[in-house]
Amino acid sequence: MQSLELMPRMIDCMIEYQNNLQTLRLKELLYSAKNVVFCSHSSPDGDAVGCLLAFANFFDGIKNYSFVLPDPCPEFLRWMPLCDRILDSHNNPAELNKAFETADLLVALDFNDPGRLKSLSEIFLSSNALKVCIDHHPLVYDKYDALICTVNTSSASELVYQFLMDCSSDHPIDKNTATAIYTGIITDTGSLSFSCNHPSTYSALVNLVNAGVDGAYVHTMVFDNYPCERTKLLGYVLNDKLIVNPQRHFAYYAISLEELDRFAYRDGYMEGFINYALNNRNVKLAASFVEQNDRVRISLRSKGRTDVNKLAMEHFNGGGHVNASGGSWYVDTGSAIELFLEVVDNYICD
Ligand SMILES: [Mn+2]
Repeated sequence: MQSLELMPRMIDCMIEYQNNLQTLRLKELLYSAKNVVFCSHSSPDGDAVGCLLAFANFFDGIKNYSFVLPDPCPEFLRWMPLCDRILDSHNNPAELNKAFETADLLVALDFNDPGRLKSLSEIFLSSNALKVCIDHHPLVYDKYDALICTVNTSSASELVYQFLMDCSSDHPIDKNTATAIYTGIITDTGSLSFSCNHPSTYSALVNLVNAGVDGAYVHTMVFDNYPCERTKLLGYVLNDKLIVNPQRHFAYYAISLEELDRFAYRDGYMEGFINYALNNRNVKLAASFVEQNDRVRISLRSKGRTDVNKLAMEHFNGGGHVNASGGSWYVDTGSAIELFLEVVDNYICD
């Protein structure tokens, strides 16, 4: 009789085998398409922009593709090579619509749920173009003509790396492409502090550094380049707003629009703040509640088996990964926190 211990490995193999077929299909679709639109999710992070710019740089001068985001690229990523090629719905609505209208292939990167395209989800779903996806979030939508989706890969950028390696026989990954992928991997793993338990991530990084990536430069541009208002806002949140409850293993903070205004808040400023809440001893789950014009944005992080994807899905209209997820709340911050305090104990695990 077959040993049960062999089962997970076999499943891994099956997934890899399926991915090989999907990779071939994706390659075929990409190379035969005329007008391709690569898109990534709203509130873009380093992985979203990294995936887009990996393709932009890899095919630069070879194919004339379009790269789109629902929101502008955050300031801390604007140094990335070919960042000015990205169209967003705030700054380039006409060009962006034209790109969708003429597209015969749409490529979803770092998301599979079209809802994450926010203002662009309708134009994406109603398009007759073929649709493919490269992502590392739990699958909630699978109507793609080719799909490479895993949940245990560090980042979508790592999946893009594997895909481009498969495409690289006649055209190697250059320094700028490598820099985009490297930025996606280090931002989505908090500089290799989570979601990076697999050797494949490190093999990828070795090859990217060999392709010319300057790791110290990327680190400086991403993590040592903040406007001082952002640093002061961090100080304020940690000193005046953070509530830590080690007995119940959680920490959280909430911040209002008025407080954000005081620190000249810009999109992306609070990226990474939540890790300081999770850093505390005996804290297994951290939450941040950030007031916005039409809703409260909730970010959730956890350690180990404490599942914040489930918490976000069951209570906060969202989802993501086991240890990093987010959602939205359409009433006031007070009631969001009230609900959080009511249910949080059910999600804390050893
Ligand atoms: Mn990602």
